[in-house]
Order: sequence, then C-alpha cells, then structure tokens
Amino acid sequence: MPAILPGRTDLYALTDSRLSLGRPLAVVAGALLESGVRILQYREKKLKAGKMLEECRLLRRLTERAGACFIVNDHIDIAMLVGADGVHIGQEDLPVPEVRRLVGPDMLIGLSTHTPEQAVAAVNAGADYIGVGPIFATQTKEDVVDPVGFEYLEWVARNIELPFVAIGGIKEHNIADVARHGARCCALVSELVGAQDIHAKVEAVRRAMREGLGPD
Ligand code: 3NM
Repeated sequence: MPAILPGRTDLYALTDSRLSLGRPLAVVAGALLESGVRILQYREKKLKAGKMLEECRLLRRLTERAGACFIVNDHIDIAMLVGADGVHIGQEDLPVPEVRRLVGPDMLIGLSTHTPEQAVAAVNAGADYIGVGPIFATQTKEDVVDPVGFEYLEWVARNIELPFVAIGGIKEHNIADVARHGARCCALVSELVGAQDIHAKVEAVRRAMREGLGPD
C-alpha cells in the first residue's frame, strides 16, 4: 500500500476540468506533479465513463512516473481497471466494507466525513483515511453540507488515529489557519487547478501551510 501522508505536511490535489481554465488534463496534472504534489485525485462529475477511463489511464501513467499516489473519486470500477492506488467515496456511496470486498486489501479507501459520528464509523468500517470538511464554504462541490469549520477538524485531530485530509474552501490565504487547527494534509481543488501559474501557486500554498505549522 503506498504511504498516504508520507511527510509532515502534504498537499492533496483534485482535478476539475470545469475549473482548469480550458487547459488539458495532462497539462494541469503535469504542472501539479512537477510542482511536487504527491497525492492526486481524479474527480470529474459530468463526463462519460469511457472518457473518464481514458483520463484515468493517463493520470495513472503520470503519477506512476512521478512516484505519486493516484486516487479515483467515486468510480470504483475505473479505479480497479487502471490500477489506482486508492478510491475516494462519499457518505452516499456503497458502504466501506463492501467497497473493500471489491477492491481487495491493498487499495486505499478514503471516505468523506462531516461529523464526529461519521469519522468514528469510518474508522470502524475500515477506511484508510478520511476527508474532513468542508472547512469553509465552497462552490466546487454540489450538494455540499454546511461548513464544519475548525471545531470538527480539531476534534478529528485529537480523537481519530487515521490519516485525515482537510478539504473545502482551502486557499493560499487561509491554509495557515487550517494547519494551525490540526491539519497535516490539505486537499484543494479550485485554488490549484484554477491558478494561472500552477507551479507558483503550489509553492505559495505550501509555504503558507508551513508557516501555519510553525517550526519542527
Ligand atoms: N469535498 P475547493 S468539499 C470535493 O467537504 C470536496 O467533503 C468536500 O473544493 C467535502 O477546494 C469539496 O475548490 C470541494 O473548495 C473542495
């Protein structure tokens, strides 16, 4: 199983072709990986399955070459077909134990959570990591629940042993605060794929996150 959250801090990038300023997926993913992003999730909501499969094959090749972890959102079948490192699911998807039966012991399963009850259930169900969000309001996800703020993030940091990833409305200007409230891994969509200069943005976001964490 690839190490998720290998370092002290990490950025977790998600794709979204609607926010990528018209640039091809290969260009956006290439820039993220060249900038040192080591966890990449394919998250596309309105594409045909064949197109998603083709794009995931491409991302599998790029992430493999970069030594990065590749996770597919929602589509367990596509994750399995391309040999992804992980699949990320939500509260409305199949239960984690059933997903585990499909994907086997080695594929990571990430589960989005929004409450302490869901976090505890995720641990008991055998998830490998949890999403914690939305920390702030976000336009990127449809049907998103109200922001959970820092209270839930801090609760997870104190009480949950699994790796966790803060998500939702995280930007260069607020990521230091997210880190100060316990996040060691932050997932960003619009701030990264929507940046004119992805390299510069990744660097700036990473610098801001380190600032929030303070000295080692
Ligand atoms: N999941 P942005 S919020 C994909 O709370 C996703 O589980 C969330 O996009 C959750 O970084 C979200 O552009 C969207 O705000 C995050």
